Amino acid sequence: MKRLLEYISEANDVFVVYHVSPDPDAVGSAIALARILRKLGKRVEVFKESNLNDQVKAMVEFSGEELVENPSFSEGLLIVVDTSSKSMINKAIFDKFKGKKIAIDHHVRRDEYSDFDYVFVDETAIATAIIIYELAKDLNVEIDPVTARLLGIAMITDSANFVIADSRLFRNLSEILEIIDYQELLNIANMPLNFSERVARLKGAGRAKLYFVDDYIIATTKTSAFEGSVARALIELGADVSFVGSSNDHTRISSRARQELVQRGLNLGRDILPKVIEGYGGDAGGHAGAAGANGFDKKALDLILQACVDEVTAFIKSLPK
Ligand SMILES: [Mn+2]
Repeated sequence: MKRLLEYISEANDVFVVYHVSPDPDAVGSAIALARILRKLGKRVEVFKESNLNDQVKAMVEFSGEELVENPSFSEGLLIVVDTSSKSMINKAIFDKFKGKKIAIDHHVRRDEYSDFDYVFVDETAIATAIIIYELAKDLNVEIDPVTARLLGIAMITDSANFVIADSRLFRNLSEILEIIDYQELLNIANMPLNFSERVARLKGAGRAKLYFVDDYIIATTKTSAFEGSVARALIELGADVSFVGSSNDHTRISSRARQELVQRGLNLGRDILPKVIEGYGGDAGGHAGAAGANGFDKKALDLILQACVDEVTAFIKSLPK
């Protein structure tokens, strides 16, 4: 945290970037960080990612943030938030920027750190928003209601509505609730899914293949969009582990696992996904119970999905009875 504060205090111009298909934690943390750093007198701009879902759009809207496709400066400090690997950020933006580059994140990282001048990772933080909120306190910046709302929504959604939670999350959130009403967080955190996302979930579930291993259920399916959402839906429907593949212009697998298996040692982001894409290019990362792989060879999708099932099967078989 000390080095992070040094990088921040040295910079006058800051460009904040986050991963493609951003979730509320990515965008909420990015805009909140921008608002916090502006209170220290810095010029801060936030990247405009093209694909924003309704929830994220609503966050951008109430914050009044004018996202930019290109920063008006090319030096200074680039901060990448909530992003586990360089392959998940807009490459042109990253390469074009001439200044220092740092990351603030809470994912298990699979990257070479050499692309960054400094990487601050706290894997124990349930959301990047928790790191940003604690950073604001270290910087003695007062949190305004808009910033509180951005961070609060991010904390709720990244905890999957408190399914994955700890005392630090609740402590930070309870401080946020001194600033903003809970209802103001809920009406965006629990926004109904849009039509195409619901269709993707239902079709994905309809096409799912199920594998029964001891008392566990592994589900795989394919979709053309909303992989993460479909993977979560399969868990909500009763699968213990889910793998959802898509191969549009960009190949991707999103996976989720129930907490019980995670507590027994299953780690999708560290052990399963990086292993199954070996030899097919791309890269993988994420958390123990929620992870993704990107950019691997399109033709290998079916093979990789099968390898995911085989790996989890082997893991389950290795558990003490
Ligand atoms: Mn996050």
